[in-house]
Amino acid sequence: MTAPATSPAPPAAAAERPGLTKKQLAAEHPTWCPGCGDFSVLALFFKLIERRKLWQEKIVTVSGIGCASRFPYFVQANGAHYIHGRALPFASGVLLSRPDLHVFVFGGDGDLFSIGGNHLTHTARKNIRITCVALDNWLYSMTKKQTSPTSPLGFKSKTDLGGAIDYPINPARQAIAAGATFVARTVSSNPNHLLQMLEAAQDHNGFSFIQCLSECVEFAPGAFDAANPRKGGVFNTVPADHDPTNEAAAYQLANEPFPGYFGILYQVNRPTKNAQEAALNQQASARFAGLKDWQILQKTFDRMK
Ligand SMILES: Cc1ncc(C[n+]2csc(CCOP(=O)(O)OP(=O)(O)O)c2C)c(N)n1
Ligand code: SF4
Repeated sequence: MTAPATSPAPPAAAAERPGLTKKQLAAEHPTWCPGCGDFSVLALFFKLIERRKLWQEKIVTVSGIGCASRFPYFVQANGAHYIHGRALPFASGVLLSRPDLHVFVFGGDGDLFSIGGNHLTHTARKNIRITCVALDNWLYSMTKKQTSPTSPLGFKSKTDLGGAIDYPINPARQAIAAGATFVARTVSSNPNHLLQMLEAAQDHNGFSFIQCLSECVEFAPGAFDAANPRKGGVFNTVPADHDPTNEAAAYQLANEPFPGYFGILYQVNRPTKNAQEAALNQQASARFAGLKDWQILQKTFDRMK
């Protein structure tokens, strides 16, 4: 066969594949209440994906149950709306079996710190490469205003008519104590800052946790005004001389009373579980190279005798 006079055009290199647009990423029309802070987080997540040129088949969003946890419905990509509080173990399984994916978990303060509190602790200490964004509105909103673990003392709700009496959890402080290797705080009313935090979290090789204050306009309107300069509040960023590798300093900053400090409070490098597991798997594969499955099993049984 003779060669064609002109060679066909080479296949488009992966780098030439255009990035996704917001239009391509947006799934159903979000069913949050108009003005809900969660809209802003979704919009900035789309921006992150556009900027980073991530493609649908490489993105996974996972959530539990709650208003915030509707997130995966609104993203045209792989996603799972999983059991209340169990988004992180599900997401861990996804990432550990497919380390090439970008796995994001979005959940409410109730989902991540009440019913899912233990899972957050263990995913953080295992340092699995997942980005977890807590959309913290200080209450359970989907079930129409109950006290949540982050409700401040005195917060009036249907479960604390006279005001919350239980000492609240500070999500950023809790994530540092649990062993998260990246902990940041932001607010949905500051889009530039929120995008910066999403980008930094996605760049982090390990478990990245963002506490994002996100206003529930239905049940706690104005809750975060004190952190919004447009509403007369102050938005204090982490001081320039803060060393994010200093755990005690990070803890202290995280501990400042609301509105506190916004930015990267803590960031260190520690081996990820995904990297360590991959190394173990490689070692095991090398030990059994060339053997059939039944021979590997036989060897294992022989060792147990
Ligand atoms: C096992 C289980 N327990 C309780 C519920 C009821 N429930 C649904 S959402 C929710 C809390 C949601 O609060 P949060 O995670 O803060 O999210 P928000 O709705 O405020 O965004 C609860 C208790 C449930 N769906 N499943
Ligand atoms: S109830 Fe609150 S958190 Fe839920 S969608 Fe409405 S404003 Fe958002």
